[in-house]
Amino acid sequence: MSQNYPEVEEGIKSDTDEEVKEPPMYKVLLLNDDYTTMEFVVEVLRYVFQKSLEEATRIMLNVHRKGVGVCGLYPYEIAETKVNTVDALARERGFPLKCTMERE
Ligand code: TYC
Repeated sequence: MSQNYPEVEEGIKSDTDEEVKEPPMYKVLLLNDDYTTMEFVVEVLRYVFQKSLEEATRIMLNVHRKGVGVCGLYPYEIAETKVNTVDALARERGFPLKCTMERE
């Protein structure tokens, strides 16, 4: 990532010698519901958010118990793509699973 975007690397100065800011980060949140299966949520966390089976299970159970949980922290466009992918997969499988994003 920083290979392609050296200007966002911490500590590197721009041409004008001003410090360049990191991009704002967005939390991707998963919401609980009564109909989506635990298996599907774990599948989504593994496939879309690259979590291990253990981590995916932990996040899913946390959302199940608390109502909402963080799947990860990403720059705006990556977060948006993940939210859209979760929406599309859930719709395809007929689950009401909801995923949103929120600025850190
Ligand atoms: N509450 C769901 C059930 O008992 C499981 C679930 C977990 C659904 C997390 C959505 O984001 C979610 N089948």
